[in-house]
Amino acid sequence: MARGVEASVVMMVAVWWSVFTATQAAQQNWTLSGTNLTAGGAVPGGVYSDLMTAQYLHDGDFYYRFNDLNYRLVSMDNWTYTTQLDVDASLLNHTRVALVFEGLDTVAEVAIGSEVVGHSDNMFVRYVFNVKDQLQEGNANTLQVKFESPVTYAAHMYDAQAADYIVPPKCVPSAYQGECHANHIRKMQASFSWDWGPAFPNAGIWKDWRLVGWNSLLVTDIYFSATPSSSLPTTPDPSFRPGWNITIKVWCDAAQESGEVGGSLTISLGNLYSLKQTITATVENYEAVLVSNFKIEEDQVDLWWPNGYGNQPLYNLTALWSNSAETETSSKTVSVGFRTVELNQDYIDLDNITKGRHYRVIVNNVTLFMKGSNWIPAHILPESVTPEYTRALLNAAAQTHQNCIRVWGGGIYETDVFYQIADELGILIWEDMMFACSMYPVNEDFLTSVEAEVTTQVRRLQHHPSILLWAGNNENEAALRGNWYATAQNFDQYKADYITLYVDTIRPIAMEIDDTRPFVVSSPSNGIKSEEEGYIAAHPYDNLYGDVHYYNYISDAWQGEPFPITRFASEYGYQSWPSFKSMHEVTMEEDWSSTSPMSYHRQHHPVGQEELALQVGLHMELPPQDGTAASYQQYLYLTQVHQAMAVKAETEFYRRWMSSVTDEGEGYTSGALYWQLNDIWQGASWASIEYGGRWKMLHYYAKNFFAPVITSTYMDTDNVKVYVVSDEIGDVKNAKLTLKLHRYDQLGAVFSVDNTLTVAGRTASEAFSLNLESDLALSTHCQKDLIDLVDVCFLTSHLALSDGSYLAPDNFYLLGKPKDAPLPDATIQVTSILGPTSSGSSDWTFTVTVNSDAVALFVWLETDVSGVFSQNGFVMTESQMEVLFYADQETTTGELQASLTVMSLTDTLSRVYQNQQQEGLKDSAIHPNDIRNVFIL
Ligand code: BMA
Repeated sequence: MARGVEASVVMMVAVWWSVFTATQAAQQNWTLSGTNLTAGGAVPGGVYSDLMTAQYLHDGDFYYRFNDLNYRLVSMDNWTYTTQLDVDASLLNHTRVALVFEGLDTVAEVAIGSEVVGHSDNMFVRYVFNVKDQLQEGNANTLQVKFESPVTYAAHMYDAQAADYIVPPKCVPSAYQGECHANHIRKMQASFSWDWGPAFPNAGIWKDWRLVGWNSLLVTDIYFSATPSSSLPTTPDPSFRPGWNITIKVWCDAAQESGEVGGSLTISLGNLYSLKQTITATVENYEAVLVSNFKIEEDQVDLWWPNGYGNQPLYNLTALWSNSAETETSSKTVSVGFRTVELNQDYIDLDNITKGRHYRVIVNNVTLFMKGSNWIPAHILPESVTPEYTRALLNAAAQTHQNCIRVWGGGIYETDVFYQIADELGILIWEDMMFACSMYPVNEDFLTSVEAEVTTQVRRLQHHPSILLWAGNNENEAALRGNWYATAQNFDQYKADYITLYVDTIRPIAMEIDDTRPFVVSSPSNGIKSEEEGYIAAHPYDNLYGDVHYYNYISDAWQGEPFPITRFASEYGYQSWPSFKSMHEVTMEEDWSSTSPMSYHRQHHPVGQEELALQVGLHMELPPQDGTAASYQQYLYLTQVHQAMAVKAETEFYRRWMSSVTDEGEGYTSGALYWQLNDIWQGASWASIEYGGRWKMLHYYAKNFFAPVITSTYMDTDNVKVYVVSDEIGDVKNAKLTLKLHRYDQLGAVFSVDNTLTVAGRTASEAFSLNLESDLALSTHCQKDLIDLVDVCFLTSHLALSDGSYLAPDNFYLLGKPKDAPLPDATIQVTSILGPTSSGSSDWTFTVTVNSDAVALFVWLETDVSGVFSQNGFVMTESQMEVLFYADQETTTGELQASLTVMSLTDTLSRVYQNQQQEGLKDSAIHPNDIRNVFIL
């Protein structure tokens, strides 16, 4: 250890910029020109944003109504970004002078003056173009980046490929309102449209760029591997702090094409380690990799844990290169964490291997249930996503106990800041490679481009402790086996192509660069079993192996448990619409109906509106869409209720299967990642958070169903089963579980049973099995007219510690369907708002008291003030509830009260709704959701 070196390291970092001459994006003026118009260009940025800024695209909000269609011509044009480079003589004196583009979207020719210096064809590749010979001293250097229309390029590539054989799909379904052939261009696949998002195929210099000159090496990326020197305990023990064997690799751009270059490498890791080593680097094809191995002694380092299991200590790792003469340095700092990850696929029963294999995540030698969701791009234009918005979304995931997010393969390899925030929050990232729901070409150019893409991305992201695994693609194994795109007739060709791309091209590169985490060929897949079956398994959705994506829009999701007992549910979900507040921003009055052309336009899932109506109608009464904002808002609300209830049921189902297994081997479910966390725009989707950050009812429900300990009730014919599921490491003794029976027509409970139990850590166990009649006496407690007993009553469950404090959030289970229940006409009022006070969640925390004169289902609070409630969409069984509101910024009770509304399922019942219409409560304008006013008594 050479701690003394640290001081000089700091100084050397500080002089970095004085050594190189660099032209930074922020200082540079760019012009954007298309066939017919010219505008200012923002770099990093994109054409759509520039045209918005220049007011060429001026139809209200970017996502307003049919703008996706109206603005489509932009993507059909070719666009050129132009700037003048002012070049200093000293820059040209360097051995190598290059333009470095961290990202070009997508197909472009880069020229200085009339000389072409490079080409790009992949949004995910970092390009380094030599320009020394093309630049002149002074400002007479015109740099042009000429983008070809991504839509026409993809069509040409498709045609060229089709001359041999078609690589499908030929196009997205018409309901997507999108563009065809995204699979023929290495660009965000969803930018051509998806079943939750619009088509805005962008173009532009979407990441940083710079002009740089250097003589030796330029540090680009850092690899970090830490292996504990003794095995970690299977039960976390903070006092166990092993030593670590560390390997660092520093990838560098070299000034020379090949040969050797001498200098030194200084590695410093927090205050744990710092050493300067003399190094002779071997350069090949303008690249060098510097390697350093060292040990960290015991008791120096705290483990990095996923959210919910401990802290996320991060250590700064700096690699600093200096040439031999110490006249040139280059450095990079990343933050790293100490943890191990494993995707365990052991047989679940060595005596009977037909029962299949586990698919479980082991972090720091501890098996953890993965709770989380799937991430899609936060905006169709990457330049529109701020670090603050990214943080807000990931925070919302962490606040709802999520410890794993899958970055889905149809979007982008996310920004550095995304993974940095995930590192800080302890959210493990299941990282797909960006290939989704398609077959892909495997011609030489395409593969060469993919090689560069995987190299760029795995090198860039490898050091993040949050990244759990790499997955080759989204659903392409299942698509091929399932003949989604009519590939069956030429199956062997597509299978061979599949293996060429994912197994022979992507996997070896990813694994060569990153040997620290698993690589799975597809997501979902049967894992090892898929590989044994030649990568295209006979049944890719086999419950006994790997992960499963499961969607079912026909069955009753609230009851009846139509879900697969999978090892790992990496996608499942149900649609809903965003709130009226969100829809209002991009619609006009004539759009406010579930059957309006606008609603169909924004429902990209084929037959989605009908499926949604069916699903909502299974349990609730669909309001007639009579053109009023009130009935439209009720429809939006009901879709959110349906989604929240369905995903709650499905997630609880997966959690209940965490520690048991059927005789056939189904069970040991070890992950539940619902589809999808965030939205790309305001439209029908599976998201739990609306575009802009507003929580849907599902997100509030996720806070409960992902809690570390939950109770979960379901019906098994005439028996009610109550499970207690714990993700806690240890057991909790003397917990008291209470199950209460309630009637819809009276507040309070009519019957209850309780049980004192030990809640076993990392276990799901049945705590009650109660017969509806003999144990809960439904015919005694739930008689009303000729109504079915199960429609008169419902259940709530409560789990408390011996001191009375909550161990699990209160839960509820509806025995029947609300549409068949004698729901009372609850009048719900907010009776007081107190605050603000400071809480762990917000400096402006308000206590909102809600009163009801009757039982109310799915009580829903809304406000224009930015922030979240402590709970929402809840069931009221008592006359009063206190809910906290955590504002994002300074606000007052007055401001909160001014826009606070409350409604419940009662408000959507036709008898209530019609009464409101007769009483003249018909709302029309901006705020139709004042269905229940807020009274401050
Ligand atoms: C899965 C995903 C996405 C899609 C979602 C909902 O297939 O991988 O492609 O958006 O289902 O249909």
